[in-house]
Amino acid sequence: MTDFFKNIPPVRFEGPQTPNDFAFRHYNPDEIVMGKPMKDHLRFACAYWHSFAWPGGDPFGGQTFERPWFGDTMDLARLKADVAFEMFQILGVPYFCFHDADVRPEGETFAASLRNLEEIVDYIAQKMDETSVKLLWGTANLFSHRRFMAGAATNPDPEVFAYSAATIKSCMDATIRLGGENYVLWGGREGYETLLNTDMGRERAQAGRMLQMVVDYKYKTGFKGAILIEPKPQEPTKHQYDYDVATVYGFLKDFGLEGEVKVNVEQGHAILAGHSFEHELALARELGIFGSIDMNRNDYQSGWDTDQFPNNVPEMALAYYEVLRAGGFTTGGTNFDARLRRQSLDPEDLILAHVGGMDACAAGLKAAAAMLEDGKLEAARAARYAGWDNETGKALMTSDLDSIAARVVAEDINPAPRSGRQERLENLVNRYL
Ligand code: XLS
Ligand code: NI
Ligand code: NI
Repeated sequence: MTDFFKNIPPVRFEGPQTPNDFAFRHYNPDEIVMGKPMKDHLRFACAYWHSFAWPGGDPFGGQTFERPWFGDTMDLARLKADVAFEMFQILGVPYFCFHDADVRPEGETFAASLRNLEEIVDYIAQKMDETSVKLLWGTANLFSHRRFMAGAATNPDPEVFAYSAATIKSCMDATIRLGGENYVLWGGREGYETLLNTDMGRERAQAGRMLQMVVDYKYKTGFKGAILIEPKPQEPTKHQYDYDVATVYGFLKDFGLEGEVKVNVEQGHAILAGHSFEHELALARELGIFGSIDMNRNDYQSGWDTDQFPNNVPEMALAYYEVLRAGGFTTGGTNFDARLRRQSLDPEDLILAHVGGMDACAAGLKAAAAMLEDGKLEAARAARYAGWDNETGKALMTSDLDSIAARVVAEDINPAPRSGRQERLENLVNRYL
């Protein structure tokens, strides 16, 4: 045991009335919701990078956090892992997620970095055995080091493409070694700062080739997890190629990978793309590429990826409603890709941030389940489209313009507009919250 979280006992469910800040009010892991325990619906994961690797900087100032594990040695990397697993256990989260750069110091050469990664992965494997905490997904950090400043797969320099391919292989190997349930590719710096120096066609082809190699390696290694792309419209680059779910789907179709790769949808990224989170989730479901979620919000005024812990239950209810309509998570889960505000210096801030996020998700899930079980929303939706289920409606989908036009004239069709009943449905939804 380290003494970082000293005096903070494991957080337990105590119900909505408890005065204890270090307790769950809604997240009751074993409570059955729609036939299965809440913990199996939500599949919470902590993000190693924000909680343990991020120093608290912003564009105007540097490090605010002082953590005993900050530094570039393997001893400190092990201390970081010790503290991380202590937090996972205090919270009772079943999963975590990581990038290579979060867990190991960078070496002088690629081979040295790889040795560091392999060594720490062995150490993490032991911790996973001791605690039963599992890996939701692994990924590669192909954006922090200056070598990636012009992108990874989409870099104009083929040597960076090669370095990135080798890095991805090492991170897929680490994910497989740790029994990860998914492998994530967030675009990092795959995009451009200015079109003036960018060959978009080439960069797109390079990204497609890299993704094909990732899928090939999945089959070569027998990795059973899902490969997920995480869409984001901008930041760090002015324009990110994996803009949103629809753009990613077009890209996957183009390279014939729509049956191989799904999406990890992040709440804040959806908002940056000008969508709602539920829009992105619903579209992913309809396209058959829904995989997992990053449940972190942005500040609605500041307009950038502030990665805050979720706290808006009504929004989360609508999000989990779409997750439940998708049949729930299979390999995916709810990852808190969220960081503290840079003034939240104390160890207890880390715990309380997650407690609040987990509780808000649980409350959202319960509301979503009630909406779905009650069936009123789905009944209203079905009634709105009912005309498409009768014979004339169905026939339209296999008809042609000539015959449809002839019928409209012959039967003197003159459709009467009907209310969309939006306010009525909004009132209905509020009753579950
Ligand atoms: C950045 C992304 C990143 C991915 C993992 O905005 O959300 O944190 O989730 O690389
Ligand atoms: Ni993000
Ligand atoms: Ni993310």
